Amino acid sequence: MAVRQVTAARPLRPIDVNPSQRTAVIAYVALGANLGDAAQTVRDALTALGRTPGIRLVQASSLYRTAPIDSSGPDYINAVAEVATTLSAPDLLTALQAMENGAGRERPYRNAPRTLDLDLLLYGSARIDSPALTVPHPRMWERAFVLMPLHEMAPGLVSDEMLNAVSGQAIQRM
Ligand code: A4P
Ligand code: MG
Repeated sequence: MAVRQVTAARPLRPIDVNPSQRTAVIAYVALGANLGDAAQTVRDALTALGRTPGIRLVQASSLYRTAPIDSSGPDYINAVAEVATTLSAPDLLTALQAMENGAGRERPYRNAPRTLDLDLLLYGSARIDSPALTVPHPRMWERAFVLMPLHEMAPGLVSDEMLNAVSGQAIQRM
């Protein structure tokens, strides 16, 4: 049987990918708060994350009480969430920042105490270095408040050596 060759009459347009059809990527988000009812804020943020279009909450770590690192104010409450997302990494960051703003986040100076901080730690195996977004998060490997909750959920991502390197930082699982 003759095979009919189909030739495009004009150049094909790039496919406009609908975010809901994009393959989901596993990403890890760090949550931190040390103003107001920080534990409740972090719990609410976990719920809100899972309700955000394009984000599914796969699992959440325990909450941890941690001493401020390079920061001030009361102890922090920290946690890490594993999400499956069809959002691009920049769109995920925008969604996280909208949630921070919704929680009344103010930025008077760098590392100021905060009602809610949501950092994108990992986005699949992506390496991103743009002015607005660096992934993996550049300071995540120095911080017990990130590595311990991340290890709780995804032990394969955090080695014993990494945990030993931050063992001097005060952190308590709640
Ligand atoms: N940005 C670049 N890459 C990322 C990323 N992967 N995730 C940009 C999130 N944001 C990223 O962030 C400042 C800018 O970083 C944003 O405009 C974004 O485009 P921010 O949230 O406004 O400010 P920040 O949180 O003070 O900065 P940053 O760099 O996230 O601070 P750190 O280094 O994460 O430190 N101690 C305890 N115990 N627990 C804490 O949670 N957190 C900090 C924040 C310090 N000490 C702490 C804790
Ligand atoms: Mg932040």
